[in-house]
Amino acid sequence: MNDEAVPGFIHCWVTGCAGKQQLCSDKILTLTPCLSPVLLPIIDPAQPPFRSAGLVMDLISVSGAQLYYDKGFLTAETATQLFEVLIKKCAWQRHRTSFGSAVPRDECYYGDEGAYYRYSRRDYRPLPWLAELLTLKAKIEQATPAPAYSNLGPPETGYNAVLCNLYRDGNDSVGPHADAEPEMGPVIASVSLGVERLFRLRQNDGTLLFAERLAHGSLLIMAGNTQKNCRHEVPKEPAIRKPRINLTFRHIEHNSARRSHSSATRC
Ligand SMILES: O=C(O)CCC(=O)C(=O)O
Repeated sequence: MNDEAVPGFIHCWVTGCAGKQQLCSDKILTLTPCLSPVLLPIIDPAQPPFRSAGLVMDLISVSGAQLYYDKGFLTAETATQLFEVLIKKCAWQRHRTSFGSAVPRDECYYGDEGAYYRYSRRDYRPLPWLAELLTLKAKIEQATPAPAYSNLGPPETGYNAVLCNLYRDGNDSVGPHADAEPEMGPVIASVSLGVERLFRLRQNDGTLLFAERLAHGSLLIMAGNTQKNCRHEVPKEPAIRKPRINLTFRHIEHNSARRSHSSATRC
């Protein structure tokens, strides 16, 4: 075990497998037998790290989209700790588009073994989960409102992959696109860490539906027909000098009866 102390975190041992952690009120209990050391936030009972636990997220009423936003999903302290761990620990890579230019952000992709997909002529093959991402996934599943899940089909299915984006500064961005690959479930849960960046959602005809500077530690859930009817983007903001991490949890399913069509190329 690595004994290096990280302020604000405790060392725990967990199994390397998904789904082997248990949540007990605000505490994260980690099951043995243990294979690898991970860092989990120290839980302060006076200040639960996930404010949403047990609360229902509000639906933001916009036509053609189903959105839920919790600005304070993680406390600022927890969000900062997570940001600092993930910026070091994630396998960030700057990929190239099929046209040879650099994608304007760093990416990495974690998930269950079968959760691969193809997007914009690039294959996304998941790396094995980081424990911190699994812990966060469990809390997001707990916070995801039941109506958001309803069109994933019974039984309620959680997320099985996360695409991590690192915007090193305001010159990094993601262009207007929909996350609507045939293998992708319609519920996308997006956690923001670091500097606030503008997030815009427009109907396919260009009508602006939602624009928000996504807060440090916030959770935005897009569900229903959002990906079918709309495109979202994080535009460049050259004046911003600080980094932001975005984690979009998804559900990838092959051979699903559910089929949708990708409407845009993301770059
Ligand atoms: O950074 C964000 O908030 C959005 C990321 C995104 O659109 C994506 O990963 O598909």
